[in-house]
Amino acid sequence: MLTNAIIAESASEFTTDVCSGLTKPDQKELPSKYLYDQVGSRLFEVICELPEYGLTRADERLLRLHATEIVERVPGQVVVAELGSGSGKKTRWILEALSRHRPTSYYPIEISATALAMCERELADIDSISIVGFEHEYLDGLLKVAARHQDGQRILVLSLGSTIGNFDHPADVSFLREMRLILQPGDALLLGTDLQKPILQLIEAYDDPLGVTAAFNLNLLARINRELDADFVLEQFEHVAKFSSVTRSIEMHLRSRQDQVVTIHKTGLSVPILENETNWTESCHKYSPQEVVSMAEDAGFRCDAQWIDHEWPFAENLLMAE
Ligand code: AVJ
Repeated sequence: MLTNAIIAESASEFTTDVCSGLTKPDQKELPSKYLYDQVGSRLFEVICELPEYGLTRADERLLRLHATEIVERVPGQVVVAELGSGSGKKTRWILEALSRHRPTSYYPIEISATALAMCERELADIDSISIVGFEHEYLDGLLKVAARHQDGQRILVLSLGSTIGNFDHPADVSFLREMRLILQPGDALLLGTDLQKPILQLIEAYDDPLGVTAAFNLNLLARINRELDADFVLEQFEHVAKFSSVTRSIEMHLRSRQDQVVTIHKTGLSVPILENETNWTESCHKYSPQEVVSMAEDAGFRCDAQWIDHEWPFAENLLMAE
């Protein structure tokens, strides 16, 4: 087992994104990727254990049940690139199925150093895999993997946990298309997608009674305080989860409890925020199985197989680059 990390610095991008998001004229927004600092990544791990949040368990069930068939559908020498590895727990099923028959390289791609370290620790014991972590944005990391893989090896990209749902439509299709441009025919993408389900069930999953998701969301303001020397008072914001039937997405917001002015001391920016005004921090689109198939086709993939969990509607989609 070989562990390594390739790191990219992005502190200034965080500053720029926060400042431009907070000064948006209509809806203020903060990109969801910044939810995952050390604290946020650990809170997300707790969310995955909550009884109300069935997504991760459904994803894991499908991988556990179908890993053998999934890897049989991607024959030959395979290198695995995972976009957003998180803790790496679910990935174990795929890596074990692959490495049973062939030595396998595994490249987790993560902007969170904490998540990268967790995943490397979690998977270190699997024989005959080598792990090289990339602390990069997804597509930058995938470009790096594509550049170092050898002729005759296929790339199997893993995008589990319905990360794709964080992109609004049609940004999800563009993301798949950009990924397709980096891949070669014969490469594959295993894409996890959360499916439509009753709205009340979704609200509970994103606004759990313990308040873990609320803490996860509020931590973004705490992170801005820590890293950019801002003065958000967390008690003056409230976590809100709501479903938009227009976009069929669950959205997380942070609603201001009063009129206030927040200063980001690192940049000198002061932002007025009105009572009840919200900061939009994340959305997660809920797909229909057919929607995933057509989205894949629009992006230059063919859906080779789809596995659905019925306890918590969720689909694992194996897409082939054509
Ligand atoms: C990791 C983006 C799939 O949207 O369900 C969980 C993140 N946010 N609870 C999701 C999340 C609030 C999660 N994804």
